[in-house]
Amino acid sequence: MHPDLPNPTTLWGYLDQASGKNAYLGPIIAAQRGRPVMIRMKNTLPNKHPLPVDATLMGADNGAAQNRITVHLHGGLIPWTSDGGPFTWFTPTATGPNAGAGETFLNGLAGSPGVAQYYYPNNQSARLMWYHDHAIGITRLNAYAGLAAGYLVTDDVVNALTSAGIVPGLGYTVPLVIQDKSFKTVADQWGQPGDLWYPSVYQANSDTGETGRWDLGLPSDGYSNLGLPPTPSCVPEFFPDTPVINGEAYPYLQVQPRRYRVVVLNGSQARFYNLNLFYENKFNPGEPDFSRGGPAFIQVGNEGGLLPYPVVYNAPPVLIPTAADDSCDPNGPHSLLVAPAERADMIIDFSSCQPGDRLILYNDAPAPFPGGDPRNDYFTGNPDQTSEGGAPTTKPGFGANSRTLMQIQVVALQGSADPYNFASTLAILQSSGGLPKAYHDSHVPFGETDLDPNGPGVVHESKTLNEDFDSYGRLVQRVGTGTMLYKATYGRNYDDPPTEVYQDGQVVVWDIYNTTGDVHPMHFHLTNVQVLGHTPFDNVGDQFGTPTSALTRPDANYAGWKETVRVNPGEMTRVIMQFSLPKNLPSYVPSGGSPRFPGNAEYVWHCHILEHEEHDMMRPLVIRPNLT
Ligand SMILES: [Cu+2]
Repeated sequence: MHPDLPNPTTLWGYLDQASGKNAYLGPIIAAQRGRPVMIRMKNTLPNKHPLPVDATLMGADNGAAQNRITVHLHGGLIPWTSDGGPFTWFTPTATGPNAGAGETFLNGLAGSPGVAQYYYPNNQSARLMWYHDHAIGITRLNAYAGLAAGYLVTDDVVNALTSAGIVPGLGYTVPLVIQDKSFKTVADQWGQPGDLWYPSVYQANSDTGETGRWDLGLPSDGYSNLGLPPTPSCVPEFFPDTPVINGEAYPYLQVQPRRYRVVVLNGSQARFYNLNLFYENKFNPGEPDFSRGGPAFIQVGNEGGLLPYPVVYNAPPVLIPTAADDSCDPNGPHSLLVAPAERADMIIDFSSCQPGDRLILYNDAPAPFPGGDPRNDYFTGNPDQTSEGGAPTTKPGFGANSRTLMQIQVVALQGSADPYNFASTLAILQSSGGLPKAYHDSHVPFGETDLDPNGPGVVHESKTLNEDFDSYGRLVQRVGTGTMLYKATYGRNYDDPPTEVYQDGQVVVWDIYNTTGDVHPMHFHLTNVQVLGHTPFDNVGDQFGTPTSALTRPDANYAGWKETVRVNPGEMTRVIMQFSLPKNLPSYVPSGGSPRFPGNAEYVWHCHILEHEEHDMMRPLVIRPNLT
């Protein structure tokens, strides 16, 4: 991951057996809309996990194997047995449900232990997706260890934009998968210096005073009291100190003075990024010149495919204003803000740059977002925080640095000049025959019309995001409804009876009330959603909250469709979606329902801060098939 690391970093990952190629974040699957993909995943992992496993989390307990995996295609509209849900995990010896595998592992291959088959219909428009692990109790560790890879869907609409030269082609397309990692400096039972480090101690405020990180409380209703946190313990969030883009720490990217299509995916555990591009400071290499913004970003798509209108960022850069305690307003101002699992498909024109110019991709989002803790904000010359349990000052030219993500080096133009620049690209995209038409063409002919919250039969429900204390007094994030199951909290556990149960084809509006202090990027399996708006609320108590104003429209890059939605603290965010089960499946895709919910298809919805998802910010999503 970096030549200066003392040793190669041990990773887990996906290997393409056809080519034998073994690359971090790969193999990228290049799919076409309407053409299904089937993969067979063979689990050959060793017994011992490269990271500390907390055996008190559901699914990782009772002597559960540490080499459990399942593959979730994030953003795919997938039959439930191929969705890679938390209980579909399998080990190298798996032969069927509850036989070296989870209770809903139905996609094995007869006669081939440890193999799962996944069927992806690819009935969605062009977009960057990714496939990553989702095994219950160790998702956050498996993904951090490297079980994540890209999945790019192309379609006729984007191909036409590319052929016309409006969108740069694959030769000038750069995916930027932004993650963060920390590396061991001393050997321990999990590895040697240079290997990945992941926290395994719950640093409670109450027993470590100034150096603690998280509250420790009495267990909330619904939890028994099991004493103090174990070691290894899960933690409420992890903000590693080193940005890793496309598998490289502090990488550089060479570009010509022309346009590039840059597709950003935030694949981090918990960190949000507020992305700006500055020219490099000539007197302070590696650092931005805040007086000189770089080329603008034209965002044309997100996780749900193309946007209906282009959205411009970095013209000029917008740094986030923070208060003295390092917190910010989640409603802005901000630049291109990407939470974990969010994507941004952009066109950036470098033609105004000169060969030899250098630029810095810069992040200044507080972590956690929006509350902020200066100990998670690493930058050159930052204060020494060792007395508060943080890091020493970062020296110029060295890490840790969570702000200077990447350097861009402009090299000489090769071949003919680009026919379009920033202004002409934006003008074409803004015209009615540009992005509005492309958005229409990629959805409406496929029956994906805008959903109407006032339409007949639409169900309206309240959901809640809650923070509680678990059996060990640790912070736990939970999803609930507007009705309490336990006293004094709306939070429900993932394994409580399902509350999101719908008929195939049902259109549903959810008012999601965030009663916590964090922004939670909520991710929906099976469906994409439309964000109708958001508003503050009050009266969280015995009776559920009341919006205090009319809905505010979401950010401009939330138009169209989404599958990961930031829900701000103290706000209700309203989304609308339709739950439609994939149809016309080949016979090798198991039919029938989930053993956990007989007769019905089982999915989940959850926060994509991986430490939240795992503990316990996830709920079942159960869809009843239509009997014909
Ligand atoms: Cu969360």
